Parts: sequence; structure tokens; C-alpha cells
Amino acid sequence: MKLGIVGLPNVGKSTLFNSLTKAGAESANYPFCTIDPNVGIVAVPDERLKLLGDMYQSKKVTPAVIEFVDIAGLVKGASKGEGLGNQFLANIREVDAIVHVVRCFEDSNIVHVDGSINPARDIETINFELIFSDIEILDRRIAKVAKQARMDKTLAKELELLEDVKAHLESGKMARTYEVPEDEDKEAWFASYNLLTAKPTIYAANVAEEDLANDGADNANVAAVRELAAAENSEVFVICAQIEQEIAELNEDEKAMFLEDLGLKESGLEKLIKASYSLLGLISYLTAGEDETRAWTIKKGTKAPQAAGKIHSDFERGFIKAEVVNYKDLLEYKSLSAAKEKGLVGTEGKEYVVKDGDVMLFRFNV
Ligand SMILES: Nc1nc2c(ncn2[C@@H]2O[C@H](COP(=O)(O)OP(=O)(O)OP(=O)(O)O)[C@@H](O)[C@H]2O)c(=O)[nH]1
Ligand SMILES: [Mg+2]
Repeated sequence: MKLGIVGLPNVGKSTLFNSLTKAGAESANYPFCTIDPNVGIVAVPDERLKLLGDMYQSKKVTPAVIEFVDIAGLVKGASKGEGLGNQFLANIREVDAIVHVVRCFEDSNIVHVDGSINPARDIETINFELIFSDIEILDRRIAKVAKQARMDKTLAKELELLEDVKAHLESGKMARTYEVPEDEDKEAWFASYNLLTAKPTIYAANVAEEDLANDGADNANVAAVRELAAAENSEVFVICAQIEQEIAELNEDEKAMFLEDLGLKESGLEKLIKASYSLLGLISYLTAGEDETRAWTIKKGTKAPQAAGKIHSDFERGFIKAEVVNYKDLLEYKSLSAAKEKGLVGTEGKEYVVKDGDVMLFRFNV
């Protein structure tokens, strides 16, 4: 599961990426590896892990991780090949969700490709390139399906869907706001197009330091981003990439002091990482013990055996049952047996849908 960091050139994407990978690496002491200079594995901040790890005095605490990809800036005309545009668009096609960085900070030393700070225009520039690229994909598919539909009447239905999605995009809207008809075929077709504008998106409004304390409330640029995002049901996070980069250099204590000075409880980055995780439809269940306390990533809606399979395929194959306790109950009663006495530990079978924050113990037999 990967998120791509997308935006115009020089808006702070790499600055954000660097602080993400660095903070992720340090805050949770996760040995992040750079797969490629542009891909970073980032630990998902999770206070539950620390609390459970302390309770069990775990030798090791292992967070969940997600991947971020730093994608080079897109410019107007990218979908027509401007500025290596097609290559960058191909990079975006490979990610599962998008963090769209929008410049909301003033700084005459940092060049803006279009000469002024104007988030609404900037977002539109990027989104139009994504839309153009998607229309091209649809056109190719339409040509193919139209040809086949002459022989195969069942394809008329897909052709109709394609034309409908295309019309939606041509009206300047993103595919993610298109309401896919409730029909198994149509849902599967739509998913198979892998449209850029269908990918879930978070807008990251990159502000100056002074706008952080009140979450950009006094910044008209941020307001513009919020308005645009609201229209497509996307979330907005206010960050200051430059400050985040500085914070990423600090140790835990220094960081806490620094954030307090800024009037913040949590860095914007931490909020952004958590939101990105949930944007991907991911949740964590936990395992806890003396050897290791760990967060395991699953998709929302995953049942117990498949969740167990994240640990080892034997756990899934030989799944018998799971003991489940919410992390809060475990923390409150300080041991599994005490929580059990209170009747707070459930015994669940194959149909149990695992919840975020469940602490799981699997019984299996192979
Ligand atoms: N004042 C200020 N400058 C910033 C901030 N974020 C980034 N910058 C500066 O803006 C310049 C561009 O930042 P990058 O992170 O390299 O921008 P980018 O979006 O990755 O640019 P491309 O890779 O060229 O598309 C750098 O000089 C940064 O130091 C910020 O929050 N405030
Ligand atoms: Mg960059």
C-alpha cells in the first residue's frame, strides 16, 4: 500500500517526504529502508503500542508502516508530455492514494512556477492534468470496447459506463466523486480503469510556521483549499513542511518541548500519517507480550483467520479461534487474565471481523 506525494514543483513535496521518512524512522525506532531514494517506509504513530509495550516490558515494539513515494512536480501540460509529465503520471498510477501538497506559504525566496500563491488555481492545474490523463485512458478503452461491442452485445453496458464516466470528467470533476452504479459488473469495470482521479486524496496545505497554532484559520489560502476539498469530500491537513523537517531532527523530549512552544499536541506530520493510513482503508490490530508488542496492518473488514495470516500463513490455515480484548480494557486491568475475569476477553471464531485496537491471541493447529 503506497501513497504518492503529488503537487506542483517547489511546493515542499520533498521537504515533506524527507521529514516523513526521517520522523517515521526515529519516532518509533523503525529501521526504515530506502527501497529507492523516492520511496520511504514510514512508521504509523500509535500511542497504544507504547502503552502496551511498557505494560509488558516488551523487548521489542514494532509499529505498522506505510510507504510514501516522492513524485516529481507536475506542470501544466504534463498529460501531454510536458516536463517528463507522462512518466510522473505513470508514477501516480502505481500508488493507492494521493497526498496532494498545496503551497499556502508566502516566501519571496522560493519561486512559484506560476508566479504567485494561489491554491485554488494550483489544485486545478494538477487536477486537470490528472483528469486529462484519465480521459485518455478512457478514450483508449472506449475505442477498444466499441469495436468488440459490435460482436458482443453484452459489452454495450460497459460502453455506457465508460461514456458516463468520461462525461463526468469532462465536466471538470474527479472520478472519485462519480457515483458508480450499484452493479457488480460496473463496479469491477470502474475499478479496473485505475483512474488517477479515483484515488482517495488528502490535501496537505503547506503553511508558514505562524499559521500552525490555529490550524491555518487566519490563512485565506488554506480556506480556499478547504473549500475545494469539501466539494469532493476530501480531508485537508495543515502542515509546515519546513518545521516538520526541523522537528524530525529532534529527539523525543526535544520534540515534545518544541511542539508545546508551537501550541501543538501532535505534529502535523503524525496526524497526516495516521490519516493516510486510514485513507488507504487500513486499521491495526495488536499483539502484545514480553518478546514483542506489535501492530499488524489489515484492511477494514478483515476476518480473524485472514488477520492471523498476516502473522504466519499457518495461523490462517490452522485457525481455530481467537481471544480478543480491546487494548483499553487490557491496559486498565493490566493482564489478560485479569481482563478475562472481568469478562472482557471474547472468544471469537472464523467469522469475527477484527477491529482497530483489538489485541488478539490466536489458537491454531496445523
Ligand atoms: N518558507 C518555506 N519554505 C519551504 C517550506 N516547505 C518547503 N520549502 C522550501 O521550498 C523549496 C522547495 O521545496 P521542495 O520540498 O524541494 O519542493 P518540491 O515540491 O519537492 O519540488 P520539486 O521536486 O521540484 O517538484 C525548498 O527550498 C524548501 O526549503 C515551508 O513550509 N516554508
Ligand atoms: Mg521534490
